Formats: sequence, C-alpha cells, structure tokens
Amino acid sequence: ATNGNGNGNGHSPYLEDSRTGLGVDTLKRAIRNNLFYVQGKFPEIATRNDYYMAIAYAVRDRLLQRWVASVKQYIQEKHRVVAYLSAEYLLGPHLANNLINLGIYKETEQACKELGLDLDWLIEKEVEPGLGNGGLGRLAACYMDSLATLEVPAIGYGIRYQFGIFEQDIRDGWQVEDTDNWLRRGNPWEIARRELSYDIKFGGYVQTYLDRAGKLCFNWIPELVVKGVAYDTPILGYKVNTANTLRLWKSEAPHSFDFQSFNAGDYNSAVNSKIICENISKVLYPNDEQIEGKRLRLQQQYFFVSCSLQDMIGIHLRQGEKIHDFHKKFVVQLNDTHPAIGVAELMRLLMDVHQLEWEEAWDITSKTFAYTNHTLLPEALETWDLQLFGSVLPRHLQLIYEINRRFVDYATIKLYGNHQKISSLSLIGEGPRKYIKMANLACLGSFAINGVAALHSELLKKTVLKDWYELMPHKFQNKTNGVTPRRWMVLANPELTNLISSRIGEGWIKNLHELKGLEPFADDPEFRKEWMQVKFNKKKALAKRIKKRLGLDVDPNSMFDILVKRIHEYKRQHLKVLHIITLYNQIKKNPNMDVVPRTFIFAGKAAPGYRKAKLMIKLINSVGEIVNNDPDINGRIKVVFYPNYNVTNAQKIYPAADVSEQISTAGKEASGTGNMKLSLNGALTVGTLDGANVEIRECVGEENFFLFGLTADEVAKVKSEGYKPWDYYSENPNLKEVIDQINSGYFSHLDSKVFKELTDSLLYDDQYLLFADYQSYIDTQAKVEEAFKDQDKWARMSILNTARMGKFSSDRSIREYCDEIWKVESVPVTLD
Ligand code: GPK
Repeated sequence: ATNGNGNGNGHSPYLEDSRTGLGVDTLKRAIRNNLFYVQGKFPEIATRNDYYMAIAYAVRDRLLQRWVASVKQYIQEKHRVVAYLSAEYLLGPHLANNLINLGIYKETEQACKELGLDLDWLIEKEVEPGLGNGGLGRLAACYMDSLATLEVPAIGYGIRYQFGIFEQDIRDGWQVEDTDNWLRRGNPWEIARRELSYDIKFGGYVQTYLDRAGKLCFNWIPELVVKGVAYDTPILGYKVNTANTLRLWKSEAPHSFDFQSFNAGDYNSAVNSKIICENISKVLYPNDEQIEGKRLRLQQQYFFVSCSLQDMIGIHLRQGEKIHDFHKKFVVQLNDTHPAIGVAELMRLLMDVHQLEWEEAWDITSKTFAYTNHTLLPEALETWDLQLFGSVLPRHLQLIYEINRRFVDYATIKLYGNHQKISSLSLIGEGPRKYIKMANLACLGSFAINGVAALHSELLKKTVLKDWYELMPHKFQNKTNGVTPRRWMVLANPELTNLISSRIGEGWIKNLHELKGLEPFADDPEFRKEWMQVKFNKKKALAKRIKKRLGLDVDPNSMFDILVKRIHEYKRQHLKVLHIITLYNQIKKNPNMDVVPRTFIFAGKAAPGYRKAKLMIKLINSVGEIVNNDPDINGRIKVVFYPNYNVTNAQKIYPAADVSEQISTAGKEASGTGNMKLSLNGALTVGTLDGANVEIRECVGEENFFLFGLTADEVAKVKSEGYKPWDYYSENPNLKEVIDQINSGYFSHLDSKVFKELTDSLLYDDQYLLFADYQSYIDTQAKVEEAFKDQDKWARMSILNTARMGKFSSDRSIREYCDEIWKVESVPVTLD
C-alpha cells in the first residue's frame, strides 16, 4: 500500500542537484553536508539536535526552491493576493509536515536509516512554535496549508512572539505555567529579512497645520518609535510547487536608537528604552475568548498590523501600480477583531502618507477588508478604553472619531431617530468611561463579515451583530471552518491513511469528499477488522505515552473517551466530570455491575488568570485520584489529565479516540475544529447541537452521532424564563449526590472548601446550564456504552462517520473564501 507520504508527486521536471534533489542519495549527502558545514559537527560528536538541524536545513533548501519560484511568479505576473492578518498562528512542528507536502517522507526516512538515524526519533523532539492559544490560531495554520495547497497567492501576517503559549505542568493536580522558550535552540524554518523593516510610532500627539495649498494636514509626533523586522517562514502546499509566505514581525529598537540620551551619558535609560521596544513582540497573551485590555496588547495589535499594511503598500507600489488600486491587489482578511485597527491604519497611511482625500481613502479601505467573527461570548468582544487608546494611538483616535461622525450621520438618516440602535452601532461606547468598539470598526470597515459555522453565522445576525445585519445584510456570510487532512490524517495517522488509500487511492488527501468511497467498505468484515486494528494500535501507542508521562496504566481495550480543548466554563469539562462521578457512584453501589471499561482522557490549558478554569483542572485530577485508586472500581474506569495540550500532543491523541466529547452549551461554541479532527480519525461524537457539531451530525447521519442537551433556542428560552439550577439539583437525586459529594471533600482529602467556588456557581447561577443538560447527558452516555458493546456495529459506525466527513477539509473552506469573499484565483507555480 502507498500512503500520502510517498513521492508520487506531480512536480514538473527540474534539475536534480545537491540542494534540490529529492532522491535518497541526494538527501543523504545533503544531511551529511549540513552536519559538517552548518552545524560544524561530525557524527562522533553530533547531538540529536545537530542531526535534526541538518535534516531541517536539507528540507529548507528544497522549500526555498519552490518559494523563490512562487514569489518570482507572483511578482512577474502581478496576481491578486490574499493577506491573512492574525495575531495567532498555532503551526505545530514543521519537519514532518514539510516532508509530507514535499512528498519525500519515505525517502528521508530511508536516507536517515542509511545514516544510522531514526527519523521518527528526531521528529519526536522538535519544539513546536506555539504562537497561538487554541482554535483561532490553529485555524489560521490550517488555512495557510490549504491556501498553498490550492495554489492561491497568499501572505500570512502575524507576530513573531519570542515566547508562545506557556507550557503547562500539573503539580498536586493544579496547573502550573512555565515559559515557552521555543527559540532557544534556533529556528531553522525562518529567514530573517533584516532589510525588510518598518518604523512603527506610538503615543505622543498630533500636530495640525495647513500646507501651502491651504489643505489641513496632520503630523503625528510619536513618543516612541519601534522597528518591525520581518521573519519569513515558507508554507508549502501538498504536492504542488506553491510555497507561500508566513511573515511574522519582531519588534526591535530602531537603529538610531536614543542617541541623545546615550550621548548625554544616560546609558541606562537608552538600554531601558531598547527593552521597551523589544517587549512588544515578547510574549503571546494566553487568554482565549477573554479580552485583556492592556496597553501592551493594543501595542502588539497595532505593531503587526501597521508593519503588514506598510509591507503590502510597498509590494504594490514596487510593482509599478497606483495606490488607488490597492484594493485590487490585496484583500485583507481580519482573523477576529485583533487586527481590526487596520481599518484606521489604512486610512492613516492612505491620507497622511500617500496624500489621498478622505472619500477615496475610505472607498479603498472599505473594499479591502473582510472580517471573520469567532465568538458570540460577550466577554470576548474587544473594546479599548478610549483614554488608553488615545494615549497609544492619538492619530487613530482622531480618525475613528471622524469615521464615526460620518457613519452616525448616515445611520441617523437610515434609522430615522432610533437612538438606541444608533448608539449600539456607534464605534464609541458611552458610560462612566468611553471606549472603542473594535467589532463595530471591523463591521463598518469590511465589505464582508462571516461566522465560522452555519449556526454561528445565523446567531450572529440575531444577537451580537443584529443591528449591523439589519443595516447591511449584504455583508453577511457563513464560512464553516475546516481542518487540513495533511496534518490531521496523513501526518497524525499514517496507519489509517494507508488503510484508506489501500481501498480508494490517495485522491482524498486533496479532495476529502472522495472519502465517500469508503462507505461500501463498512459492510466488509475484513476492512472493519483492519479499521479497528489501526484504532487499537493508536490506543496502545497513546497508552504507552500516558504510562511514560504520568506513570498511569490504561487499558487500550477500554473505550477511549476524549475531551481535549481549552479549559472554559462554556466548554463544560465539568459536565464530563459530573458524568464520571455518576458512573463511579453507580459502580460503588453495585460493584459487580456489567460496565464497559472506559478511559476518560482530558487535556487543555486554562488561562493563567481564569480561576474557575484552573479549578476545573484541579477537579478533574482530584476525581481521577479517587477513581483510579479505588479497589471497587478495579481499573474499570480511569481518568487521565494529559498535560500540556498542544499540536504535538493533539497529533497523538486524536487517532486514539473512540469517543469525541463536544459538549458546549448550545449557542456558545462558534464552530469547534477539534470536533472535526476527532471525527475524521474515526471517533464518534457525543455532542450538543452547537457550532459545527450541527453540520457534522447532518453529514455523518443522526444514527452515527450521540446527540444530547438543549438546543440554542431552548437555552435562550430557559434563561429568559428564569433558570433555577437549584431545582434540578433538588429534584435529581443522582445529581444531588454528585454535587454533595464534591462539596463534602470526598475528592479533596475531606477539605470541603476547595471546589466551593465551582459548585456555588453551579448551584446559584449555572450560566452554562450544566444542570439542565445533566440527565440528558447521562442518558446519552448509557447509549454510547450500549453501542460500544457491539464492536462490529461500532466499527461500521466509525467507518461511515469518517467516510462522510469530506465537507470538513480546510480546502473546502478556503475554496469558499476564495470564490465568495476574496475573488482570487489559483496560480500554478512552475519550477524552472
Ligand atoms: C474564538 F473568539 C475566539 C477566540 O478568542 N479564540 C478561539 O480560539 C475559537 N476561538 C472558537 O471558540 C471555536 O469555536 C472556533 O472553532 C475557532 O475559534 C476557530 O474559528
């Protein structure tokens, strides 16, 4: 059998030389050369990292050939380009992915073998760039992969954080954070473009004056100037020659830095200012769906957006084009509101730097941007204190006032004195303190606005963006998220990839709809056997990791029931805990009962300042401690919290899942993408009708999906009628027992206070309706258990489930963005 790793590539012919050749011998020579000439080592003294670097540089040479060809062609042929602006890119390790996309995994494995090296062993230790928090950042990474694979000219712009998402450790059941020093051993995948840099201003004030022609001009005198330097990483498509650019900005002190204080002998303050400059790209904010209204965060956003827009304008003008046509060259996608300041910044650049008049500048700006919303949670909608905003970006505050003045004039006529609506649409919020509403800036400044799953896009129109929808319905679209099958199948699960390809060929890797061809094999007993054997092997491999990392024995024959994602109340990891305790109590009361052995696996990070989320982690571990060591349970149920959930670990977890838990309160999860990766890898979903779960269920069939809980409409209704969690508690003896047990200190060495904050918030508030969904969840889990008893039937369901996941490729999502928002076309790249 072949898999997607083999070199069945359709590359155009090229010269085979030592820096570009894809054959085993050439690769071997390249690795040896790099060890000597790049690392300065010979085999006797080379470390694992030296070898990793030697291979990485060999691969990079091959990427560069395609990258240079792509850039050359884009410049010569002046294609329209997508600029994806995102504060986060959760890329995951590069090496294996690049080998797969180059089509030389097998060859490299062989070359390593002949050199006495184990490629998998080298890949294992690669540090991943964790430049994102969760779904939003990972989506950006999947989209970069699909853009390149679909041969669409694109640049991803972002921040080169020196420290990415923190590393999570668990001590005494609590999350402990450690810094992510991902660059400490160097990064072979990036190229620093020292010559590509821009000055970014902060603070100060704005001078107003009349020029000789009597025109009103604005001169921003900053308090601080920072230099942004480009660091480029090539992003290669799957078995194509297209290699796009991910351009991340690093902040530095400008060259001429604070010469005055230096000359005046104030060396300390000169050094201090240098540190202030470097601080801007120092660290990723570890909050997911919770805003942090800090000055530095606003500075980060403006920093990368200004660098990026100046870069785009530079590219455009260097091609000999006119500034007036900027929107024809670039379409700029805003990944959430984090880069929304771009609307005001492009106005500034067009007017203050390129001398356009307001009307034309606004015309260009509002034809350039499109905005993706990723959440309905009100606490995630970005606002900036107006005073703070003005002190960081005084010129932009003026521009936003003027944008708003013109808009409110328009709205006042359109909405005929509906003051409430007008004030809700205003870019500026009133109250004890005024604030800037970034979502409103994004909506007004964009020609398209989209949600990330069908339900989410509908709810946007009915709730948080209702007024915008009514005023500008033509802007609203849906683009259901997707995930790249290259990383999440070919790379993470080569065994399943091989099995699938052995029956339907490899076409599905680029056209996921072809998975449909697997459907008939659900009736083939031999195929079912092989399918379950792959799953079993992946479970065994994960069990081994769990043993190694946590010293815990888990049985690969048990059901692997998996809940992995950021820890958040709305995602309801604690509902899963209520289920586990319920099951535990059942067994305790009836130790001989016939129970399907289950391993509950959790993983995910909590924002360091999010107390309840951290308490949820502690609860999971505390329950695990009791359950895992109770002789009455005798290993039949196990609870695992796998530390430091990241892309690397996710790649090991998804393929081992029997059950995928997608249990958010309906209406709260915008889409979810872990749901897609798990299902694609053959896990059956237990889920609410939330986010993309709705569409997954439609595709895989309701008979292959374990549905529970209130719908989004029902949630809204229950809340509006005055939800009383206490009633559910007092009327449901099992639920009451579970809550009382947690409160008694049963899981916390008789300390009854540890979880009080959590249980109180459930008993007296329960914003996310755990109690309302509890019984339905328990009943559904009983059905899961019944279904799992019939392994042959389970295999059939699992195969059909995967076979029907074709819609959820990020290739499909990106195709839709290209056709319906960006209006860009594929440009096949040829190597010369
Ligand atoms: C949404 F608003 C945010 C955010 O700040 N971070 C983040 O990861 C997620 N998201 C949603 O929660 C997911 O439902 C969604 O699949 C993902 O963004 C990508 O759209």
